[in-house]
Amino acid sequence: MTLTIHHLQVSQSERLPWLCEELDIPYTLVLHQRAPIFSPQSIKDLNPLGQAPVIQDGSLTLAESGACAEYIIHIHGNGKLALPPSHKNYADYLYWFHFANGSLQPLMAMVMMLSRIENGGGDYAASVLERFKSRLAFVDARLAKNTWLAGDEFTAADIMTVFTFTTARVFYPFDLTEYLGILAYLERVVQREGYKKARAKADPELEMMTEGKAPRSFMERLKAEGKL
Ligand SMILES: N[C@@H](CCC(=O)N[C@@H](CS)C(=O)NCC(=O)O)C(=O)O
Repeated sequence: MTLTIHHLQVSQSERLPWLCEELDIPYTLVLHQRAPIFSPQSIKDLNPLGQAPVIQDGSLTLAESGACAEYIIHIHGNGKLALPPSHKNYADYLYWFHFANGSLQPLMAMVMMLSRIENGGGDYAASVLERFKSRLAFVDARLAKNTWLAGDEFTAADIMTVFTFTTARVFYPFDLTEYLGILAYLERVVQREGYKKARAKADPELEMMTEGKAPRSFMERLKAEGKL
């Protein structure tokens, strides 16, 4: 069975090639370019919601990065990078694995959408932004005291979370300068061989985004490339 990962470039599907590199398992990576902002037809043909990632494994086609990550870990990775129920940090692992797509990324998406409303979204937008900042401080405090999100061991919870602090910032360029725990964590992440290999294959043109300063926005990048 050959595992195929469909990666929409500059997106949260970057999690899956990273996971496979960390697990050191074979996979075929199919790159899809945004058209120019949303998914191209090639992704829509694979998934009724038209979103990435999508994986294929024999007759199976599966979307949702969290579901894909769990599938890859348990079907191809012998459970590596997930903590088992017998592990003392099992609950931490579950919490941080689900926090990424359950709380952090949706809140960032909401802040991003509200920031694009012409009048700035008013009081509601301001309160959502405050809530997002409090989430950043929450993760920062966790990382100031722990090497990885689930504790001492690097796990899939880290693979699920890093996107929000790196690549996602091109869609909503926010500053991380005051979050020293997160910045030190990102330095640890980019030293990982698995991360370097995955980035080189999946998004070779994208910088690592370990700086606190907000990166150049995706729209500016498209304009500079004459695609918008
Ligand atoms: N919760 C889903 C979110 C999927 C998602 O939003 N994918 C984005 C990439 S960051 C996408 O496909 N965007 C293109 C589009 O919506 O057209 C997951 O984790 O897989």
